[in-house]
Amino acid sequence: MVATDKFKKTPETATFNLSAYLKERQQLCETALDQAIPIVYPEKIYEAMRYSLLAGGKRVRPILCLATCEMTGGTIEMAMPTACALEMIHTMSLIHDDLPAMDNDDYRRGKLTNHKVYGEDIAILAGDGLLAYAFEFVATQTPQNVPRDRVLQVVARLGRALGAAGLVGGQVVDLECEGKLDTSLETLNFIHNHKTAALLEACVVCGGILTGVSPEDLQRLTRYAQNIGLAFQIVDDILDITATQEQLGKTAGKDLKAQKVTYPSLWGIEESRSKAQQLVEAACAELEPFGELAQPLKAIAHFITSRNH
Ligand code: GRG
Repeated sequence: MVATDKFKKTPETATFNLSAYLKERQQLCETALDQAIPIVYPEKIYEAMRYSLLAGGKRVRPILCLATCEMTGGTIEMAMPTACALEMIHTMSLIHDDLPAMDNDDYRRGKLTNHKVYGEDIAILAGDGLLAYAFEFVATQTPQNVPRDRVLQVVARLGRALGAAGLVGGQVVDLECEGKLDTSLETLNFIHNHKTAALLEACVVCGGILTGVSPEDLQRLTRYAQNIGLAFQIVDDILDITATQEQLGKTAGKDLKAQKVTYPSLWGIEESRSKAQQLVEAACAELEPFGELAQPLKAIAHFITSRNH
């Protein structure tokens, strides 16, 4: 059954309070993440993992997963272990991205980066620990009312989003392109479709896998996520130019310094904003068949282009 049959389309009359929604969901995620990793021996590694995992952050990825699961008929409980795993994976990618061998950054989420506090050796291991635990967490904590073959699909999907076909591949090309001001739009799209959009896509798609959506709906969700993924990165590039270190919680102006080609460097800021807006509208159009239930995901898509941090 596809979304058109399953969800009755109703006019979007009620105004949706996104900031209240995000605040509530962020709080749920904070509590679940805090409980997910207790400190045991050897304490140092658990402290390092928790330091970055609980350092704040918008929690866009887990919230997308929860919202998709709910939109397609599931519950928060069904998706919370996957949502936490997605945030663990995202956090580990930030820890490794900030290392001297990669982007070499001193600040993240308004705090000193993991390696600045714990040293490079422990930061690498904290990232590795989070990555491994993410998979264990999905496999062992997803409630039994979710069929095991769906859990297996989620695990496979996460693995694909992270490896050389996803984040890792995008990061490799990004590193190769540093200092190359003749990087093409095609290469730039490759970098961000893999480095940023692949994980956002996994968040949405995994939310749908957990409820067993139809292949057609999965396609819709994928297109929604790919569009918001690229819009997210365009806005990230704009903010690197226009926002302050305080707003970003990390060093501003890094792309220019690293001589990286970005969307604003190719299109200018205004054109980049308008492209991001078009992508968000295309993303929302994919959700029409889900009717009013799609309000949170649509509002999150708009938040992506209007955010200032
Ligand atoms: C995944 C195995 C594995 C290794 C990591 C380092 C690396 C490979 C990839 C880099 C991925 C990366 C850092 C992409 C940037 C994504 C991005 C736009 C991050 C900012 O996300 P926000 O704004 O941050 O959601 P908060 O702090 O709010 O969560």
